[in-house]
Amino acid sequence: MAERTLIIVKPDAVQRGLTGEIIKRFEQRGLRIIGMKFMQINNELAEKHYDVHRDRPFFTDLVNYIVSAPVVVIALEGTDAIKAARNTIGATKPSESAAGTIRGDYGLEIGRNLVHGSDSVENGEIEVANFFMDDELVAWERNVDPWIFE
Ligand code: IDP
Ligand code: MG
Repeated sequence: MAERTLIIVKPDAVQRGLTGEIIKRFEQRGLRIIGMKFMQINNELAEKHYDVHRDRPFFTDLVNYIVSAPVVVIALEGTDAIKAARNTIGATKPSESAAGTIRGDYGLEIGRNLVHGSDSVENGEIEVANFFMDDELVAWERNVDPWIFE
């Protein structure tokens, strides 16, 4: 089933020059980019995005981290996009992420885990809408789509 997921290339990944490497992995997986922008997230948007974690002890650190420097936000579409993207990203704790995943290849600590990916179909829709206006999303088809989607 075609789904949408919001990916954030987090500040540590941008600072480390890993933006292209990370985008490449989602592109090569076959997921279709329908929106992308370089931005610095403000506190209001960060708190909205991470609202489910509001009561967790790491909430303040998490918000401070995500607003600390620019990020690249990407809306992706494709079959089982949520699960596929999360598998490409790897487990939340990089030290436990499988080799071959983004976090497993580039990360060590949970507070510097490089990438965000939506965790459910519902949250994918909500998060894409939080970060992109309708006219910032592009509906398009790739000539290669029949070789990726059955
Ligand atoms: P996810 O990014 O793999 O979906 P979540 O549980 O949704 O993981 O947590 C959101 C983000 O909060 C994580 O990516 C990580 O940056 C941070 N985080 C999660 N758990 C902890 C923790 O126990 N300590 C510090 N930061 C955490
Ligand atoms: Mg999450």
